[in-house]
Amino acid sequence: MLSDLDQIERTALQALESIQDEASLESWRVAHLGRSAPLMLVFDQLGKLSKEERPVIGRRANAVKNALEAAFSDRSESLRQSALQRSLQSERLDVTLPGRALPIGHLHPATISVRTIVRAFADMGFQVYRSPEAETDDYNFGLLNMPPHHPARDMYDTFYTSMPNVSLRPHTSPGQIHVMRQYAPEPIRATLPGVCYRYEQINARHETQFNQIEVLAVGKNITLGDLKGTLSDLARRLFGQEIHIRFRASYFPFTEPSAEYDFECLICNGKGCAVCAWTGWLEIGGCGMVHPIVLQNGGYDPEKFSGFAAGLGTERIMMLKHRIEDIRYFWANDMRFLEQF
Ligand code: FA5
Repeated sequence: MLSDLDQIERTALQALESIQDEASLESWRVAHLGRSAPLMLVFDQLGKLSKEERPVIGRRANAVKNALEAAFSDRSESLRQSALQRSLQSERLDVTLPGRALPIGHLHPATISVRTIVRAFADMGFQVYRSPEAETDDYNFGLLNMPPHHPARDMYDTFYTSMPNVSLRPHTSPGQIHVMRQYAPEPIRATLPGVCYRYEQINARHETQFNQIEVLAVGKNITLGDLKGTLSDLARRLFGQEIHIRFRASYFPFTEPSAEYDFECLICNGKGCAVCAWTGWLEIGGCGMVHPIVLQNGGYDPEKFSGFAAGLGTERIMMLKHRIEDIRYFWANDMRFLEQF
C-alpha cells in the first residue's frame, strides 16, 4: 500500500505540471483530492488495516495529502500570477497618450472692439481710465448740467437700483467728472471705456446693455477743430482713408456746441438697411465742446480752460467693421456668432 501511495503522489504531481488554466486545475483537484480520488480510497480503507499497518499507512497518506494540497495551492497561485501578468500586458494603460485638447476661449467681440478703439486713441496720446458702472444721480446727470426734471434726462431711459439715488450709468459721461476732479488743474487726454445700461426699446442697433468709450481732452486753447481732427483721425485709423464720416449739429446739455458723429453705413454701403434705419449713415457717438458748467464742476476755470468730449458706441463700430446686421448678436451667447472673432 505504501508503494500505491508513492504511485498516487507521482501521478498526481506529474498531471499537475501540465496544467495551464483554472478549469483544468479544478478538474485536477476533483480527480486527485476529491471524494472519489484514489488517495481518499486509501483513507477509506484505513479502518480495515491491522493495528501495526494503520499508523504507518495513515501517516504516509496524510503526507501525500499535504503534499498534493501544497502543490495545488502553489499551482493555483502561479496560474493567478501568470493571468495577472497577461492582463497587465494586454490591457496596459498607455499614460503617454495625449489628453483631449480643451477648447481655449478668446476675447468677446465687444471687448475686442473696445480694446481696438482704446488702442487707436492711445496712439494719439489718450490714457485709459475706469469709472463706476453704478453712479449717483449727481454724477449720471446733475454734474453734467442736467438738474432734476431737466427734459434732456428723457434721452436716457435709466435702470434704477434698490439703493436710493443710485442708478446704472446710461452713458460713460459721468466718468468725465471723476477724471477731471482727480486731475484738475492739469491738462487731460483720457478715454473711459465701459458698459452702459438703458431701459431701451431693443432693435437692430439698440440694446439694453452696450459699451461706450468716453473721450475727454481738457487744456488751454482746445478747439472744435481738435475735436473734428481727432475723431476724423480715429475713423481713418479704424477703417482707412476711404471711410466717409459726417458731423451733424445736435444737443447735449453737457457740451456746447454739440454734434452727432456718423459713419457711412458699411453694412449696406449707404443704400439703406435696418441697422442705419434706411438713412445710409450710422450714428456712432455724440460729441461737443465741454460745457463751461461741466468744466467748473470738474474743477477747471472755464475762462482759462476748454475741452472736447465724445461718447462712442463701440458695438456699432464693430458692426460696421464686420458687417454684423443686428446688435442683438453680441449678448445672445450664440457660439456660432462668438466663434467667428
Ligand atoms: C450719449 O450717451 C452721450 N453721453 C455722448 C456724449 C458724450 C455727447 C460726450 C457729448 C459729449 P448717445 O445717447 O447718443 O449720447 O449715445 C452715444 C452712442 O452710444 C450712440 O451714438 C450709440 O453709438 C451708442 N448707443 C447709445 N444707445 C445705445 C443702445 N441702446 N445700444 C447700443 N448703442 C447705443
